[in-house]
Amino acid sequence: MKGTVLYEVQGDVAVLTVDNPPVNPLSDGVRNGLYESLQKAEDDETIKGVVLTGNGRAFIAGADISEFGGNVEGKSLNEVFQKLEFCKKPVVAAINGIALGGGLETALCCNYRIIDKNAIVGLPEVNLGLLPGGGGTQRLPRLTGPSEALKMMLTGSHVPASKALNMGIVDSMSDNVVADSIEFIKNVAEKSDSHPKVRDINEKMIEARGDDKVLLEAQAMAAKGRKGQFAPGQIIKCVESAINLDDFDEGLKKEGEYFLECLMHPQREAMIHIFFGERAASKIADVPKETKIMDIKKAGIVGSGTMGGGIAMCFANAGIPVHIIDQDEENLKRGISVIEKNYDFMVGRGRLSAEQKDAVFGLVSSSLKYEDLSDCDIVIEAVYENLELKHEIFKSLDEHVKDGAILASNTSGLNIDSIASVTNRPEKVVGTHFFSPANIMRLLEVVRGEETSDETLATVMSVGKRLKKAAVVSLNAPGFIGNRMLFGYTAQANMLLLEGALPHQIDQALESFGLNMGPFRMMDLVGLDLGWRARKLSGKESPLHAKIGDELCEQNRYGQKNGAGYYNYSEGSRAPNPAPENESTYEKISSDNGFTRREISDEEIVDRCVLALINEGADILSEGVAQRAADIDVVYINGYGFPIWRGGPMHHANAMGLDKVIEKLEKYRELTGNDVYKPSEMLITLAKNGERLGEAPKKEDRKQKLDFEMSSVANNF
Ligand code: 3H9
Repeated sequence: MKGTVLYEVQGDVAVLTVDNPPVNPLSDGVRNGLYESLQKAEDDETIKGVVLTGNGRAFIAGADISEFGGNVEGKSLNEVFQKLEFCKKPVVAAINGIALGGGLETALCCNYRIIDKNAIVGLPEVNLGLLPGGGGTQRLPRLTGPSEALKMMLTGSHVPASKALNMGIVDSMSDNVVADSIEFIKNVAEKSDSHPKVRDINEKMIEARGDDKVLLEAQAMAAKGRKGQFAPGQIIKCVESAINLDDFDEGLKKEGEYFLECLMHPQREAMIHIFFGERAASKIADVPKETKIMDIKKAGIVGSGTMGGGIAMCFANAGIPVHIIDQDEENLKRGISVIEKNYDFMVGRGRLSAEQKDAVFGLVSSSLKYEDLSDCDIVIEAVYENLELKHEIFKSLDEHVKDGAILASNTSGLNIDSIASVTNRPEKVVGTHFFSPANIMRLLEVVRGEETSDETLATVMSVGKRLKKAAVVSLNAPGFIGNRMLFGYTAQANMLLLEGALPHQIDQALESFGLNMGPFRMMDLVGLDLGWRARKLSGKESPLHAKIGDELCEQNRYGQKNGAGYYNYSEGSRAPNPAPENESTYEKISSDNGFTRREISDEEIVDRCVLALINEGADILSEGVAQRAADIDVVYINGYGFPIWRGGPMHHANAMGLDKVIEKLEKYRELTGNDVYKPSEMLITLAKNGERLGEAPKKEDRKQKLDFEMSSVANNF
């Protein structure tokens, strides 16, 4: 059994400490331990009250997520919660640290709650495709009112101690939570035999009855922020029951039914796959766990453009001082003022106080000289994609930045080994591919060069965690993980356009599937001219899939930047409007290239684009460019808007069944004659053995890496 509960008597108080490192989830051993400890305290006549707390940095981080979908042993959570709520001795939750999900629900079953001033609470089950199934949907609204409770449950946000106190979730805040809780429970036990239970507090429920406004607002919030997800609607139904049912236990019963529906829903498995996938991504198979991690006290950035500024904000937000250099004074001034404006915007939105802004912006310094980066522990180059320029910069960095510091390039596709080769410290050179806007997007591809040392890699992964990024390791290979997949996907979207579908139909089909943004809206946003210019420069003929985009560029239609691309845009707006004037171009280019335009179903659109992702992903895995299928999913969800509730393209393939994936690939290969749909050998082997996409093969069994030129993504569209 996993985890335990320590039982200690202090005077006439029993102190129960949940012990299940590192974050004390309610695993079977903890549930049994809690039940038995409560019984022991009840049976001991000398005990007047109980304090419940957690060991280490957490109170309780929730139910044990690894148990969902499997056989659960020991006492059920409901049995434990019933025992706690009806304990014959008064119980106070001494919330010493993280109290999330079932952890907060545990505290809500106690008579009293005292919180450490640095602790946090929250009900983040929605992020796992679940709802708070331990009474949270019934108890939290009784304390905070339904509107605040719904906001907390639908966003899954972490609420700091002082706010939890203001919201009425806890009774008081403390600097010394366990000692204060012992003192407190002794006093109340002496004074009274009757102690409050959250289940009996009904005022806010009665007040909300007959008014649908709160529920309608919650539905609007879920539709906007959690499009396509199943759990939010279930959460709203639970709160509706809390409001409308007189009997608390009836509400609990409803919650149990709605919880079970979430538990059985495929979205739950998909979202939990990503929870563990993000954590697994930080573990690198051939880098020992005990590898030394360098102390990163100061960061440097080369380039004050959009990327450089965004990356600098990530460091400052994590409390790490950051120095930016640029070769041009005007650029630097502009870059720094953009950073300040971003922080001012956050202050305006109430996301940051004026003092917090001063503190965080105060961590950003700037100058024009490489010498000023000399004391940085890591420097990230963030200039435009040009290998010669990067060579120059890395030579200067190697000369001026202290020995042993990490030198990273924020390239989206250039060869890290080539960049490392101009330095005297190739083992300290690594790729850090941030996504734009870097201060918002969670994905960080960490590119491992041939000579990148274990220490460098482990340190950059730990920096990624400090910056709150979803960091994934990629080998140094063309397009790394994400852009290589994106290439195959957009190429297929373009082929569908050539064969007869229209941009808005393709976008709508993929957005209905769950993508944040369809491929043509995305290409208009990035700019069609980037690839077109690169192709012109190289003197090569446009590949088939790029012919329409290149012709639009010839007609001065570059995308959002000049108000016309696949769509038309009104001045100052990013909303796409249909562009019927493009249709004659589509028809001409289709016919010039031997295509008879045809009706294409939404099913074919989704299948072909998603299968292109899956097949390329399987190749990426079989070459060992990604360590595991889940890493590819983490990349595609956090960097490319793939719906989290489908678990990423690789999980989607596993859920569909690899046999089925191969059958569909063969079907579209026959229909289009396109080798993009030739099933990856890895898919064939796995399907034959009844296995799923999982770990990359061992080094010696890997497929040879594709031998094509490293290039920036700009050349791909
Ligand atoms: C729930 O409670 C349902 C109930 O309402 C009702 C049921 C009937 N279980 O993230 P970290 C592991 S649903 C199992 O790197 P941090 C994690 O995998 C649950 N394991 O640390 C990792 O393992 P490893 C609602 C868990 O400091 C290690 O702990 N609760 C759990 O960056 C360290 O984690 C949540 O959704 C768990 N509940 O962040 C909270 N939590 O070292 C989920 C963590 O082998 N957890 N682990 O890779 C979190 O959000 C973060 O882990 C937390 C710490 C903020 C707690």
